[in-house]
Amino acid sequence: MGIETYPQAREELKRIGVDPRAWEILAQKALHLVVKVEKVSLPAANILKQEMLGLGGDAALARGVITGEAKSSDLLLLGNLRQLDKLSEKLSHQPFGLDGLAQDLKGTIEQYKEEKGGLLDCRGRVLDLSRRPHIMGVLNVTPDSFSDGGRYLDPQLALRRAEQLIEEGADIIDIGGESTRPGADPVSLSEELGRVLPVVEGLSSPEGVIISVDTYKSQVAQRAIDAGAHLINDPSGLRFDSQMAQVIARAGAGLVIMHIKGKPKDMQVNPQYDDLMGEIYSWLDQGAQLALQAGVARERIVVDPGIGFGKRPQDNLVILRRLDELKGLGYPILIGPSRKSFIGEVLGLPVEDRLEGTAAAVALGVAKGAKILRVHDVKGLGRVARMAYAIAEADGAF
Ligand code: HH2
Repeated sequence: MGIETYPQAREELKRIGVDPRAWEILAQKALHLVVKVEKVSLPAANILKQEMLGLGGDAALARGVITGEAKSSDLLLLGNLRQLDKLSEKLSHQPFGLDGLAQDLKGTIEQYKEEKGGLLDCRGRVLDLSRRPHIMGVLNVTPDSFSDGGRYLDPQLALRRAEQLIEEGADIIDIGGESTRPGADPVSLSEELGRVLPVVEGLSSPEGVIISVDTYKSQVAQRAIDAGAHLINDPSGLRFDSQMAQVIARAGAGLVIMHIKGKPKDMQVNPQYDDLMGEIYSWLDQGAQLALQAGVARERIVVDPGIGFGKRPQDNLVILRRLDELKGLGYPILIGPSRKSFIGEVLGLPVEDRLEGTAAAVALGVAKGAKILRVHDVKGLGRVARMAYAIAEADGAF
């Protein structure tokens, strides 16, 4: 059998009849991780290699580190959860930036244990992502979004739609005032505010439902937070507006850091990757560093590979197949495959006919570790996500 999660490991130890006092330690030993660390300096790489060998694990690094020819190297830490936990303790007092790496490793380990890392705190509204997948319902207040454009421009219609999404089981309502579909033109600040604010102001979300605003503009984020938004879904991953991270940090709001290559206007013009998952991983990691440096707390951050944002159709398929690699970042993963064109490419179907294709992406995304699913069809895809999760987590203990 394959044990992939910490709760699974504990469950299996329990089933075998292991002494409960040993569950914690043995569960940590049962889980093996590969953690990628980029551009490590020569002295730091040498320390990491030695420490990992000393702990009974290993570290893979460039040959030039051994010969002294390389100035830095990307590095894979290879070990079980316990060895990596011990490593992070040892590194916390080390120079060469290793204290920072110790912090990151701690976050990754917590995420794997699904303790603290399972909680998402958005201005005091907390989702426990370790119990079940959560659904972010899409509400675009735009004339031109690729699938629901023009339907909810009237604030009254948008509010009614939000209520419907909540009734259907959405945990988060994601309100967007600017389409980021390929080729879309940016909209002005006043236009976006005029679309988004009436909906945020008018929406009295019940306790437990999170209001999210999909924007890369810090001024929209600030006004939306003032009007009651709890989460900012930034499709630029903090890269288009340098004030965004501070606005979010000050408010204690949640933050989705999404990967995008290029800008919506040109992102689908011949996107190319040498190392698709490596590029997305380090881009999200750097985005998270920007957030942490600005004072955004770790438990407020979510990462998203940005399906369809500067990706070829096959890139989107690979992202879904290899999604679990992003778990190493140590943050909950969100995916937004809903009705997107890669589904149209595979099935040869128009946007209004992509529900089943989206369901497949949701199910496999959940199996690979997605904790939040951004979808238009909340009721049906919420069921798909819950069912996929039940299968992925099944331990035979009913
Ligand atoms: N996709 C879209 C918009 N925002 N946010 C996150 N975090 N992840 C996504 O995959 C994502 C997103 C695009 O979808 P949609 O909102 O339906 O279309 P449009 O951008 O045309 O409004």
